[in-house]
Amino acid sequence: MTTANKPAQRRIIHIDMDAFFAAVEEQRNPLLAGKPVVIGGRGDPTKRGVVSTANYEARKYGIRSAMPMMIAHKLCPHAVFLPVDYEAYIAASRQFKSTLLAITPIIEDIGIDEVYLDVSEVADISDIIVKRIKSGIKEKTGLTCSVGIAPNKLLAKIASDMQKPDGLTILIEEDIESRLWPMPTRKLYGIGPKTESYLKNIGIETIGQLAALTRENLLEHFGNSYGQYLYDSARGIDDSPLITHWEAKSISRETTFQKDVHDWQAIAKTLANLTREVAADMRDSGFVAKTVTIKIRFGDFQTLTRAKTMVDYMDSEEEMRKVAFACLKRIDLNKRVRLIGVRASNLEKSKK
Ligand code: TTP
Ligand code: MG
Repeated sequence: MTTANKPAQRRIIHIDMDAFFAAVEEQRNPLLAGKPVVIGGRGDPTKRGVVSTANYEARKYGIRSAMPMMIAHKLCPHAVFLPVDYEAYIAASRQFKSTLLAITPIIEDIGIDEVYLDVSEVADISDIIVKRIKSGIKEKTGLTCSVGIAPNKLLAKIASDMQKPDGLTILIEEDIESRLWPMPTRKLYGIGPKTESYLKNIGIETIGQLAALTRENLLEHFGNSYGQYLYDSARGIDDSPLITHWEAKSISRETTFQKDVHDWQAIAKTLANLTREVAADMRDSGFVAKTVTIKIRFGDFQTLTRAKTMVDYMDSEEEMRKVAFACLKRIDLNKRVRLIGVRASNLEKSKK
């Protein structure tokens, strides 16, 4: 048997959300549908500041991340320009990531809109897993993502970028020569603008050309560690494991009011809604919790938290709401409230 000692192929998924900040804005404001949307700075294209992202409609005009807002405005004066609202994007980020626990707990959180999953041990075929991922995210957040599947992280990340938006790309070892090698070297994780221009100067533009260099040559030019990394990467080799520090330490939701509020009814209603959403997230991902924490941020940004830990695990919305309101009672609501948050922690996998 020639394959006896060959290690089992890993199956790694990289997920990257489509036009993330812009998509979150479109989701909460249906009037933006079909319009070019640019997110950046304070949302004023006549002021300094750069584009964080633009939706696909705005990209047709050549607008890109990191471009000055003023240039974006020249390229497409009728685009809708919006300020960056990190709180909203972080909330959406948590939300989409929480749906992935239904697929596997082996998740590496690498950025606001991207994660790796290791689905080597998941029995379903790749197409089915991806359908579950996409529909779970869509249902929970209304957003779309692009997915790459490959035997390692390096190739999975390249794959997720190959078809956007709402794409799925599978790369296998046999694709390396035909699909990886024609790409510019910059596509390899770890090759930044500096290395890219150094390589260009010595006539290396594609990953294939990089792969044609000898190992000795690379070690000599780039040192042992980075040289070896480039040698392996150009061949699609990457044994690095997932770093799974994210594993559901807590499940939370928060919301920022359009206008700061001081009406107790409005605060109570929001707290109850957030608690319902956290309880639903817990149910969906199969967790029970012992601790509920609430967070209140006032208009002047003073932020208070109150937590309560129970002896037994909670899994019902009603129990969690009682605890959340017990926490709210311990806060003096003497100023207008800007933001409310609810977090469940001390989690345990539900036995049900
Ligand atoms: P990306 O995933 O690079 O971009 P994107 O999600 O907007 O679009 P794509 O469909 O091509 O994936 O980055 C994720 C978010 O990070 C993006 O929505 C805004 C933010 N960002 C910046 O603020 N500045 C930047 O220069 C980039 C590249 C991203
Ligand atoms: Mg993205």
